[in-house]
Amino acid sequence: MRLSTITDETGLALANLAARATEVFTPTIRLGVTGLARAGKTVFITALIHNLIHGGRLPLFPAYASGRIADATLEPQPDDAVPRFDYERHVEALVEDRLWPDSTRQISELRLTIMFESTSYMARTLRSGKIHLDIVDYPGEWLLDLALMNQTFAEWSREAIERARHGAPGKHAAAWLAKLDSVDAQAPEDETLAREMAALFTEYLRSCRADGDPISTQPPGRFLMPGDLAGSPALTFSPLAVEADGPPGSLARMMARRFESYKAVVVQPFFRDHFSRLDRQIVLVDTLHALNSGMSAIADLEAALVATLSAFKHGTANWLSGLVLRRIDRILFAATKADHVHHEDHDRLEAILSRIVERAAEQAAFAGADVEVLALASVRATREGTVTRSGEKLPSIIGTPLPGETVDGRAFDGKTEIAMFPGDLPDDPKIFFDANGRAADQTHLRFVRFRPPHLERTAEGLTLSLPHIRLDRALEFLIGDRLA
Ligand SMILES: Nc1nc2c(ncn2[C@@H]2O[C@H](COP(=O)(O)OP(=O)(O)OP(=O)(O)O)[C@@H](O)[C@H]2O)c(=O)[nH]1
Ligand SMILES: [Mg+2]
Repeated sequence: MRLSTITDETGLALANLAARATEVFTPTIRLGVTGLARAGKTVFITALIHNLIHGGRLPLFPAYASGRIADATLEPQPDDAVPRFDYERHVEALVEDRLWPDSTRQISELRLTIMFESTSYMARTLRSGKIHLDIVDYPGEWLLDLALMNQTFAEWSREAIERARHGAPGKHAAAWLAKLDSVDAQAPEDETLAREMAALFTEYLRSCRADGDPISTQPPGRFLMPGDLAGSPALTFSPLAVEADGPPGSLARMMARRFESYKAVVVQPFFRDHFSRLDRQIVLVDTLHALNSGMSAIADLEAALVATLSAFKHGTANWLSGLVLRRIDRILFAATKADHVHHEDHDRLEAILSRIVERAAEQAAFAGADVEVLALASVRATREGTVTRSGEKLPSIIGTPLPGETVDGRAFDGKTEIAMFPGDLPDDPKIFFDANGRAADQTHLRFVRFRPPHLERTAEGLTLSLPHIRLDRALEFLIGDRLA
């Protein structure tokens, strides 16, 4: 992916200059929260803000734990054209109703302003002790579009058709593939046919998604989450079995043109506006889900990470990029939902994600930022205990399964708490990759989705903050140095 070459460098540079100028007064950290669908972005953003403004327990975030953060408040965001992140609604759902947020359907943004006291006398005298943290949330599906940027219509079509015919999700593709077989790509363009094909292709993508495997979801991301572009021509196309774009006026040419429009008017502006200006980045990876889904899910995850990492590689140096383009100097890879396994397994979870990230970074020829890997739970939905099985004491987790979840054939109603032994992760992460370096099929773990935790109330009726695992470590890595 050549993000720095596809963006309009001059426009971008000016935008950055303007952004920098307003920051002379208050420095800003633009934090990218990246992750595939259901990776845990919305929950992470909500929990991070909640803990900072609601007095969370953050011992591993020294600026906060030592009392140097005087205040953290939500302020008007910088971009007027982007909806505000609905923090209040997400917190209410999590804390009052014990419900997780719905899948995100639209981009949104939030600005948190932190007032702090610097540790050094000089800094206290020279700087305001105030910093903005800007965060953007978006549907995870959109991230997959990165992969389209360096594909032609014919290449993308070939891949999509191959996958539909032979890949695991193929069973949903019959209606669309049948239509594909019946059309002549070289015939004159036809709007009704284009809409019909786009609808069948979208239906196929939707049914793969409904199958519950977001990792193997494929682009174009807006077909599933159109945002405000539903029904526009840039979203009305479908792969076609073609070698090239076809003669002028043909169906193939029309579809190829729309594919290019999709890249130009949808994908490129999104990444330019929201990704090219990032200072820090956290990449959330539902590693446990991938491990449980087996080899192809790990391979898909790796491919998605390669595409993501190549996008954030700093572009070829030129005088402009050297001068004003931002450079992400810290990237944190986080294995999310770590509360699904006992803490004794967290090191192993980190080791497995490190291995996946390392391979992805190598393939993307990515270097140049500080990288850390962490297992975390933005909202901790479980406690720990032990269960005894055949006289053996096993480390277990305790939580309330979501309504409809089943364990050993028993269905739950969302009110009953259970203790379970989720299984152990292997000591050696290599076991997930066979001798050819391919991820091997390994599914040992038992997973249940739990309800968000029940929070005690104080005598005054206030709830405690949302519990988490290592959210404070993540904060320290991502912004700690800027509060020194
Ligand atoms: N137990 C537990 N579950 C979590 C945690 N974070 C996320 N989840 C689960 O993962 C699901 C997805 O989390 P979201 O934050 O909505 O994921 P997202 O990345 O915003 O997903 P999209 O909006 O679809 O892109 C939630 O509905 C929860 O079931 C966590 O820290 N602990
Ligand atoms: Mg979301």
